[in-house]
Amino acid sequence: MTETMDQTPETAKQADSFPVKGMDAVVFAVGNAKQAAHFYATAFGMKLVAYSGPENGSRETASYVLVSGGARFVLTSVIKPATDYGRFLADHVAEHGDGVIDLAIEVPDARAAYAYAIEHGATGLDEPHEVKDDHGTVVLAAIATYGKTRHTLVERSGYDGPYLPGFAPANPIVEPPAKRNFQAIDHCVGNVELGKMDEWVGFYNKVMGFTNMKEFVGDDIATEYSALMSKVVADGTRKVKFPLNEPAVAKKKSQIDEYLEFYNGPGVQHIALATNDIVATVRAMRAAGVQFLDTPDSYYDTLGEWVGETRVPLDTLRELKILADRDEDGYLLQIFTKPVQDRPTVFFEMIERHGSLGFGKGNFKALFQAIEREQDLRGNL
Ligand code: TYF
Ligand code: FE
Repeated sequence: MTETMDQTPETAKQADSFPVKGMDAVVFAVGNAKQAAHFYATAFGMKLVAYSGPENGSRETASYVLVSGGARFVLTSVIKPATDYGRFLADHVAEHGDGVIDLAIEVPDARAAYAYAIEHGATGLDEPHEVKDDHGTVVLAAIATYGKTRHTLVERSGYDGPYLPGFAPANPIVEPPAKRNFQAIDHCVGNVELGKMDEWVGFYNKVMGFTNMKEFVGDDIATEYSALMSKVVADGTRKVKFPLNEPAVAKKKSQIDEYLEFYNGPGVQHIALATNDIVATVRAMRAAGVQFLDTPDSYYDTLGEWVGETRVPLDTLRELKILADRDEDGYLLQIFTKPVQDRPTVFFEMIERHGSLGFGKGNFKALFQAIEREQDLRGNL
């Protein structure tokens, strides 16, 4: 698949009007942040670096900040709702289960980013404001996106603390692995309702000046096997990539419908994490109890013919159920976890890129069949 940006002069100009530095954090609202933090430390190999809770003045919520290279997750739980935010967290967990409330984006100028977004039709959730402590000042603002998800715009150049003002440095929960399992957030995928994908693509085009990447799943493929449609938007530098899925009207109940039913609406479906050694990553995560989707042997019987040589021997891909895809720019290796909570909602992808800027289009059939086998086991197909 080709994977270049639709860089007309017009969109190039727009990309400059909403500069981003990258993903700042993925913020999860969960029922038990203490235990979720333990899971991301022991199963994903992330390192706890900051904490906010009753011990340091936050009586309403507890938040754990874990990192793996440049990837940052924040796990938040409400302890005793007292403000609108506490009640929002409690309601969010009751309604959606554990899920993502914020895809926070680091920007060089939060006031300018917010002003641009509002001017282009965004709903403001938090006006630009400064927060400060001994480590310096951060400027925060937030806009709404699909479902109850938000994008906090984070300007942190005037700050050198462990996460945000109000957070205290924390010691690791367990000794992090000598070699980290992943080093960055590659992309964050949203599921939206039937017929809404193009509206949300348009939202990112207008509000953030993001442009469409060439890879997409259209009507034709959707009805044949995928049961979903998908398009990808990205900032001008492609540091922030947001695929958007909607269910397709197919013979079977779409995996996106299953998500929308159990999440009770649109939300973040999966977070892809970039690794430079997917074999070591998958071995370590499997050993720690992370469950990945299965891939039938027949996939590997024909893989060599079309993917050709990769860094990893075919037998190792087969052993670990890692998928591979190639396009004119290069290849990628990827694998998907099963949902990481009891609801069939949020899951993760591990991805090792070698030139390819795609999302594994060649694997969509095998991948969606694997997802549907799981869906069937849950009685939701
Ligand atoms: O992010 C992507 O587009 C790929 C493929 O339900 C994908 O990871 C798309 C939809 C989906 C699972 C994976
Ligand atoms: Fe993905």
